[in-house]
Amino acid sequence: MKKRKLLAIILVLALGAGIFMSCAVTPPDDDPFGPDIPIPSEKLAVPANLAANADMQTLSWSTVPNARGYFVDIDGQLFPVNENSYSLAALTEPKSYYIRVMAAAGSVSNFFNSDWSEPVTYQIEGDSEIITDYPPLEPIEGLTVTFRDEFLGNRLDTSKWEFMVAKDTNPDNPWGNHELQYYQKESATVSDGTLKITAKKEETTFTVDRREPLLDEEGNQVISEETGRPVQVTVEREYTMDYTSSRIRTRAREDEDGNPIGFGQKYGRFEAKIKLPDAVGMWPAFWMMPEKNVYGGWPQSGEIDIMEAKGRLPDRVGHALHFRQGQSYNRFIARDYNFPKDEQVNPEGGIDGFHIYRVDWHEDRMEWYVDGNLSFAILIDTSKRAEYIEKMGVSPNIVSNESWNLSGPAQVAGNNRNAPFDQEFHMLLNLAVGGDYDGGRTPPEDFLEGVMEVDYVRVWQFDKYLNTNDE
Ligand SMILES: [Ca+2]
Repeated sequence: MKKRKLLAIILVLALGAGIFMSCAVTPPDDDPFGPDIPIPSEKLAVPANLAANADMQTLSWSTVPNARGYFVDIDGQLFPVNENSYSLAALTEPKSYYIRVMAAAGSVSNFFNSDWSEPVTYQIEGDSEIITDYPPLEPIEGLTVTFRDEFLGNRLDTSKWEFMVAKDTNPDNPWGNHELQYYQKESATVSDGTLKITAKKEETTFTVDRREPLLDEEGNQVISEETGRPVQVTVEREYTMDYTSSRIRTRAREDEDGNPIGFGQKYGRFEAKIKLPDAVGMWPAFWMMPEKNVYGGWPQSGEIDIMEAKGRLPDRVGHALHFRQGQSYNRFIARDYNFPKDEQVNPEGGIDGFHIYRVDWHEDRMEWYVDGNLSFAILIDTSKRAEYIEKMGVSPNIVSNESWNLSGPAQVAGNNRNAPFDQEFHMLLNLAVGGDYDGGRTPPEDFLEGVMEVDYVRVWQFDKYLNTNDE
């Protein structure tokens, strides 16, 4: 696998240079081209007319004159062949495959290649399925179900969830917390009724186009005569991350045909049943972000952390709200929940057992629950605290006496003290590695992987707020 990836990079370099090459690539055991093939005097034509036969068993393309063989690239893996066809029988995993072909002459270690063909994409349907015919939930008075994913079937439902990959952001610090993982699609899988997000020790190198100041020969920034500002150019930079993992969100958006997909909601009950890895350096989270930054960029438009955890401390999870309050740019109110030690009360133990994490978000208060136990609440109006405690029948020490009175973004929100938690939010699930939440602690030397397993994500709306979402 590694060798093939390396070969891919070198092929692309050769292509850029436009010359044949001799290099230290280790040829595959089975060299399909033979050692004594003359290098043609003209550049090889690009393979064209790539097509699979009806039962998707064979890919073929038109023969390229003077080619002694071809390289087939399937999702970044290279396969050498000496005919103008390739068996697709090995593609059994139900997913979308990206395939392209280049012609080559010479030998594998001294070859001459064409440009890549136009790629083709094949979707192997196989027994890929998303099952949404869920058994009904026990009705809850005053609440209506608005979103469910029970993670049945065998792949993630991308009409509900959107993958977020590291390339979309600044790779120097992709997620803003000095995290160490490369987020990719492959690390989120669905099987046996659960979603699994797997953080793995696996080095990944990728390139990102970045805008950077143009430097002159002496290393000074070039200033534009027109604008008086530094000239910016696009530079391709290479990055390496030590771990892979996934991050997904429900953000409302449109599919390729312009149909609305995803999910955001203002107020309601948001709940997931989750089992977490207890290795040092794991930072899993079930959380929410605003659909639109109505009150400004993070954290001014808010963040709701339903649950986050430190793998090092498996006896507890954290809850938090982030927002801006006056001079406190990132104001956050956070509390930990400690799992009961009594096995009778809490047979699942710490974070490595399944627990139900939930937030009930009302116009005037936010309540966090673990396994149905109210663990933390924030009220907008502190004068109602005593009344609230009496009504909820809970010990005062688990109810915050802090006001959720968000004067911060007043310049945008006016005197709206519900801001920024009066807008639609979407849900996120991710498993980060390292990062600031546990002081930059990293997994131990022998760490291989950690899994965040999600049985379901369910959302209800309180009937009193039905039809209050902004369209
Ligand atoms: Ca399930």
